[in-house]
Amino acid sequence: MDKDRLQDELRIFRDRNFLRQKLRSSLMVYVLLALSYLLIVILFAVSLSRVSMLSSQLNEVRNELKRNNSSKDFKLFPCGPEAREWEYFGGKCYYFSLRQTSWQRAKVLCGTEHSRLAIINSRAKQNFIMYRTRNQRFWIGLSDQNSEGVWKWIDGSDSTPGFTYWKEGEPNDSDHNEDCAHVWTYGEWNDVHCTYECYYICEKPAPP
Ligand code: MAN
Ligand code: CA
Repeated sequence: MDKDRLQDELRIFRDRNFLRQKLRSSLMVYVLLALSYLLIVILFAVSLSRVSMLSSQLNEVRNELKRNNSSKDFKLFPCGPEAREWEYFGGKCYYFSLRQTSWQRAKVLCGTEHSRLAIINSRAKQNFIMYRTRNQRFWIGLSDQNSEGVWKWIDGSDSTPGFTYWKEGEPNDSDHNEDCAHVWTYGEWNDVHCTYECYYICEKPAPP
């Protein structure tokens, strides 16, 4: 009888011990799992921050390169490296239109491009413009619309005391109806009626 009890108790003790050991080993597994999970999370966070740091450094280098290139481009093309239609001359940018229109409309069109019809106030500018216009007719910013015979540039300045390049016999106010000026053959100036349609030259200061 006593022996039986002893054996029973021994079995119970063994079972308990077994359970405790099993519990301890599975706890170890969980702890190890949790630790490796934590390690993975930390590694992931570290590599994420490294990647974002590297990409921001790369962006900085790229921007610096772009800045250098665009400043180089601006030295070569002061009127904007992407604006092929604007040409640089003597601190200004010039647009030689591809469409023909009236003087008034040309004035408006230059305005929409933050420019105005060209003012020719020097032989150098005249040379540049006549080379570029190749005997075609182009409106310039010169008219006597306000007072017949008083030719004024579009900035309000009087043309007579300054540089002029009228064709011989011009301005002749043909039919008493010629109040706007254009460059003509050999770049010489002629007055013509303002609704005449020809090309036009816009001018604006080169960006700083
Ligand atoms: C001729 C000349 C010019 C005038 C034009 C008008 O060429 O008389 O002065 O402006 O005709 O078409
Ligand atoms: Ca004329």
